[in-house]
Amino acid sequence: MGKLVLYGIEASPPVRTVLLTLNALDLPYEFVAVDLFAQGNKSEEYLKINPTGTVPALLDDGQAISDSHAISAYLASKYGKDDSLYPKDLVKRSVVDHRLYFDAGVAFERALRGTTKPILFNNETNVPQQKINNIAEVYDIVNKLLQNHPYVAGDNLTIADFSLITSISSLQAYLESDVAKYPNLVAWIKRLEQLPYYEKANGNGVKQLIELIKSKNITIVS
Ligand code: GSF
Repeated sequence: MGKLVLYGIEASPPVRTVLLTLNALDLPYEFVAVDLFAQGNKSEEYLKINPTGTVPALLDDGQAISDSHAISAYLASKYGKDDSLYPKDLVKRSVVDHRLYFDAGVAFERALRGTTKPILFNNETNVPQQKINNIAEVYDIVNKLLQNHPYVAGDNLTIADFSLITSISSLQAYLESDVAKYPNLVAWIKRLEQLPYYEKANGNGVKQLIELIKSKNITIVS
């Protein structure tokens, strides 16, 4: 068992993905705060850990791993008592990878970060309607992925659930998931909220992020 050090802040959705994975695997870890608002993620020291200058990053006995999707896959593969969180079977793994990439490229980067970064880092207060449409599209797609299964990659909880729940729970700041339109999605969110470590790993940070976004008094403009 290597010494695990996680760099980031609780408000950050991808950091919370790793917190969910660490808790699911019952792994001890040290949490080192990186102040994004003070550009702590652009310091020479941090860029040595993660040259892309984003949080989260993880040190495992000094070995740096970056990107929440890669970190979760690493932790589940190395420390999982079985492969349920990240299956070894190549077909099952490809389904989990599909959902991870959907989160990385669409749910997090395009819908969440694309809307949030201008507000929190460039003091934008107007949110174009198109960005809300992007969010509704993510809800619709994940709702479809959950049509016949309780989890996003099938019948078992995987790290893909940990990636998508941190993005989707944070997106509620802009658009509430309407249970009439997205019944499977709303049921899935409630299912994950039952995880014993959900509040500690994601719930608290979501509240922080949503309060921060609400404090900016944004206006949706068509
Ligand atoms: C995204 C990390 C990221 O953008 C991952 O780890 O999954 N694909 C990567 N993190 C943001 C913070 S966040 O919560 O939006 C970040 O580090 N932003 C700092 C910056 O300078 O943009």
